[in-house]
Amino acid sequence: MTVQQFMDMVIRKNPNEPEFIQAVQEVVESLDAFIDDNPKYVGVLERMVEPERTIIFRVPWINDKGEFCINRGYRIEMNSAIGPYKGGLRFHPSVNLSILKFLAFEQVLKNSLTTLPMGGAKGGSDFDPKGKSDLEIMKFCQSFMNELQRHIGASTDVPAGDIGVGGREIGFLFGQYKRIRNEFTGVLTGKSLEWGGSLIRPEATGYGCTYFAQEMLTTRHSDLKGKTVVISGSGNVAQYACEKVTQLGGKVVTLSDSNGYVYDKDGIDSEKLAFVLKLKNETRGRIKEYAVKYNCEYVEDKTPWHVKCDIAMPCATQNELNRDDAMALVANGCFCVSEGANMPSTPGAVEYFLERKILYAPGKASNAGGVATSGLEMTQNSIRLHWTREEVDTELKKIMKSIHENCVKHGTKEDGYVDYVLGANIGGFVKVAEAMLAQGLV
Ligand code: NDP
Ligand code: 2IT
Repeated sequence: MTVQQFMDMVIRKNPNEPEFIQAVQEVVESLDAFIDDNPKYVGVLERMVEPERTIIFRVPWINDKGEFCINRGYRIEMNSAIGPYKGGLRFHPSVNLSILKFLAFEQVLKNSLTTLPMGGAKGGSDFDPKGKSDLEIMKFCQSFMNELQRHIGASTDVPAGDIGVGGREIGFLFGQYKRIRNEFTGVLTGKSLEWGGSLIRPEATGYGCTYFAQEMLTTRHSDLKGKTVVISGSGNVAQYACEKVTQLGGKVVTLSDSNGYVYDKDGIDSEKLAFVLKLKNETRGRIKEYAVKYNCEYVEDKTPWHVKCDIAMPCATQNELNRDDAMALVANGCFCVSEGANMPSTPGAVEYFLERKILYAPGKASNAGGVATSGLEMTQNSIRLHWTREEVDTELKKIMKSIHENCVKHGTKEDGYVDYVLGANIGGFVKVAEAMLAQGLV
């Protein structure tokens, strides 16, 4: 089957799912020549693009005004060939089947890259947490778990956070699971330390994304010291990418949210970042308030990609960086892009980065530190022990290094350029494909 025939089949079977089709297309193009050279893998990809199980359910809850509200809940259990289903939950009004299937599909390859035994899944709801009281969030989470609990388990499917789902939500979800099932297990990751969480899990995606950037820079005898870094988003991933970049000597000059971005040419140091953490995780305000507080520029309704930088780290959402943005970045001297978000660059942007041969890491490689540390949380839960910050951080660094090596192994071109897209897709695919072949037609 040619790439075109394969994609025609995927489009026919999954109409109105543009994000899922986009994610599949990139992988199919990467794997085409590899599968030609390794015919035993023919047919595996057809199975991989069909979720093992798709669960869609009603989530009824009552808001603070006493009104009945109905949302839609989802869990896409994509692939369990190498371990229990694993992947985050997203609460955002844009959530639909297409977005969750793309995320679940990416998760399968990403989890394989981590070296840990985790299958791939994703879930969530079109529930919008913005402007909701803590009580409303709790009621929604409890109702969501009333249904989800029958599909998950510490050895079956282990959800975690994603956009709109952080420590607060994981707490409410865990509490309800425990209440219904009467078991204290590692059924969710991203838990608080006092009740089974792992040190470094909150930091892990942003830290890992920065470690990956560092690995890429090393291949060009460079590092983060003195580099200007543009980051989008101001949530979990952006916050800790900002912290680690700063610790390693870089200067972060932007953060954003869905309303606009702040440009702080003096750099977002640890004191200013502490303000962002409080603003975003406690008072739940807008990034614009940073510009007011620190008297810097705020640009409404725009993404930060036209700001001059050496390194860009998109850490907000999918398709937030298009070809024009990519051209502006490269024209301004950016030579390294490490994705904290999932699929933040459009296909046109990716194509441009590869054409210009800059250091470009797709999210499934560079943001894998989050789920990898979730895997470490699962291990600690299983052995009922806690590891120190240093132990977890050392393990995270090791994992990011090995993902980088895997990408270099499978993605190095004849001229020496490392195509990390190719490397991550082949590297992630091989282990899952081997497991699927060994387990028969399941
Ligand atoms: P958060 O909810 O903590 O933060 C999300 C940030 O992105 C906010 O600043 C939010 O702004 C912004 N954002 C969300 N949607 C949009 C949009 N449609 N347009 C513009 N800005 C938007 O989520 P995370 O930081 O956890 O996740 C960010 C990205 O990282 C996602 O792509 C996620 O899939 C990915 N990721 C997360 C991991 C994790 O461990 N948390 C692991 C690996 C990847 P606003 O507040 O205005 O909505
Ligand atoms: O996209 C991702 O890898 C995540 N949201 C983290 C998933 C997890 O299970 O920790």
